[in-house]
Amino acid sequence: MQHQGVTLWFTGLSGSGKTTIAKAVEHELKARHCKVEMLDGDIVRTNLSKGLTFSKQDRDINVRRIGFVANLLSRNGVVAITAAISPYRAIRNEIREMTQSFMEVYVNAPLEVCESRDVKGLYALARSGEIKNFTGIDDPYEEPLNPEVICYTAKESIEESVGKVIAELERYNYI
Ligand code: GGZ
Repeated sequence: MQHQGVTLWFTGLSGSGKTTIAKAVEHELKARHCKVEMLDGDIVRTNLSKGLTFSKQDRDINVRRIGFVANLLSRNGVVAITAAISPYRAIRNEIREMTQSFMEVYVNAPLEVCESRDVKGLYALARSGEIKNFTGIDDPYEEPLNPEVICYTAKESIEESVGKVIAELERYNYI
């Protein structure tokens, strides 16, 4: 049977583990022969959103573009996985409303944990003021109020987090 698609929207701070979990979910779905595409924040910003800054206005444009493309994919039967910080609740909810099927995954790790991971050294640059408007440091992150899934990546293994997302996709019959 052909499943209906869904926009699987990961949101969370830089370093929270969005990309890691999203990629692992993608891997699992491919193993199950699901149609899946991933729109990772980084990749989107080097292609679809090249040249955009991290001002609120540009983040909103970026996130709306991702939502637009994800909706095109998901309405054609694809599981469209997105992994951008998407810090503003109102824009995420706007995308939820305009998207046929939407599932929000809040990748929740305390700022201290994300900062201690500092994979790319960006938190250190933000703390020293070399990068401005860094989410969680001098720019807001608005937590989801009713996400379908919350992954606590400081406490759970990647497998546990992935398992939660897959279980929710199954529960809604998206896979
Ligand atoms: C947040 C920034 C910033 C600022 C550069 N604030 O850990 P990363 O490096 O790979 O993920 C972050 C990425 C965020 O881009 P998004 O498109 O996901 O953001 S948004 O949804 O808000 O549009 C980080 C890097 O870009 N980065 N400067 N100031 N993250």
